[in-house]
Amino acid sequence: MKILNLLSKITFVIAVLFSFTLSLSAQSVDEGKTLFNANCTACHAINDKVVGPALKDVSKRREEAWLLKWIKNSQAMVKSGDPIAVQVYKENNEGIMTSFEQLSDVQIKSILAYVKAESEAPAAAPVANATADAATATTASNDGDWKSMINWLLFIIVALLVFIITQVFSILSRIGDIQGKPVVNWNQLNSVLLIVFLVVGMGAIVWEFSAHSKHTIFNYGPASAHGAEYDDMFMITLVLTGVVFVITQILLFWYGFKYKSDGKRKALYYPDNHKIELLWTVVPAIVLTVLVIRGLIVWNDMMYPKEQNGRKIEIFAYQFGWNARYAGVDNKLGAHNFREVGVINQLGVDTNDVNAYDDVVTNELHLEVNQPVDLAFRAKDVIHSALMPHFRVQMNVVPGLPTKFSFTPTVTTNEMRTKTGKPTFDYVLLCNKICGSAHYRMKMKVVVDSKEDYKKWMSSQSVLVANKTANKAVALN
Ligand code: HEC
Ligand SMILES: [Cu+2]
Repeated sequence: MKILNLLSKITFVIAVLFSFTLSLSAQSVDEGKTLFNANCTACHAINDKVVGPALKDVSKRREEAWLLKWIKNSQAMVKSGDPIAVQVYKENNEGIMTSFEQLSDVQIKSILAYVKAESEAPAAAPVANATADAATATTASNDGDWKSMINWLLFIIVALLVFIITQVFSILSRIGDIQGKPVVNWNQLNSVLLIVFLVVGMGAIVWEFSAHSKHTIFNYGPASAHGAEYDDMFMITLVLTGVVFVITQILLFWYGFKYKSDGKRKALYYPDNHKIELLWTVVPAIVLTVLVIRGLIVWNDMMYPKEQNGRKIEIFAYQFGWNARYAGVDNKLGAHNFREVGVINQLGVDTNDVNAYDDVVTNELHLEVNQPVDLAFRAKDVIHSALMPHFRVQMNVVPGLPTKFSFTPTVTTNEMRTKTGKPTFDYVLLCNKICGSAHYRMKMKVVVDSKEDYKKWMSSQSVLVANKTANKAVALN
């Protein structure tokens, strides 16, 4: 009896301990996720190499003490000659990881707990699927190998051909020298090559348009109120310059062919003609003025909207990612203060500003359909550029220089999925300035919601300065 009693007590204690550790780790995984997203995703992913290596199973290959030291200051470890640190540093082309001295041991442990949880997560995926994926992955990479081999072969063949042709011509010209009479009529040859170039080049343009224009985003129309106007201007400019391009190129190459030197004809001296000069100055000037004025009207609509009721959102750019900050119910963005930049408050939102209390920071941009938005842009480090191609908008994001524009999204993500026939379609906000090594992956998902969905999503987000939000009501009254 005694033993049974003891056993049950032990089980109870173990159960309590177990549930305690469970809830502890669950909590820290959540915190770890927040910290990881705020500090590490610029350079790391769990399963992929980004700037730094994939962090999957990092706790298995390194000691915890080593990881704590590394994350706080990896360069110090490399400099002190720690063999593993030096190896990791070398293996990653001596990329420099930011120091995180401001992270506490507990915070780093939470991050590692999150990384561990994520490392184990995909194992739950159906095995059959995984093997099938693996199989397609290997065939795909085999295909890739073949393609790159064929490309190299083509390259070598072309290089050899160029070499042989130049050799043949140099021999021919030597023979000409010896005979005292050129074997090749260079003028004749070059003038024919001009026409060949013209025909091949124009053919390539036609092919390019017919083969690839079906892949451009112009095929399913703009997703913003001003988008149709923008597309109109784009098409008019493209057609006008296209016509001029075709005419001038044909004239250029045809004249080169027709008036090749035959040794007999003398060039006509034709200094100027006022009528022609006037024509080709005034006509383009008028055309350009019309185009620019029309563009200015659209530009002014976006920079200085007539109605000031747009929803205020701040777009924050850093190497290498984006955040969106929503102004909350008061539709006023709180101020920011660089002194408050921290591991959680990456944007340095001024937590003492009443207007900041209800601000919400996310790394996904949600917009409500048919609701005007005023976007304000801020950069942390270098110049970025926010491009949202489906909405036909783009704006530079410059440190210390606020920029902005307003627009109205008109097509929800779901509608666009039907329109494009792609069930996984998502709008994006991309960086359009080469801003550093991971520039290519600096993008943020953009979701256009219906009114209801937007409300639902917004209410699921937590405000930045949670403990002060209650005071806000008082402050506002
Ligand atoms: C600016 C880019 C950058 C940021 C931000 C960054 N890292 Fe790194 N990290 C690297 C690079 C690059 C390496 C490879 C080692 C080197 O070159 O120094 C690395 C290596 C590591 C390693 C060692 C991996 C291994 O295989 O041993 C760990 C662990 C790690 N980082 C964790 C983190 C965590 C956690 C954060 C967020 C708190 C973070 N890193 C943020 C760039 C970064
Ligand atoms: Cu960028």
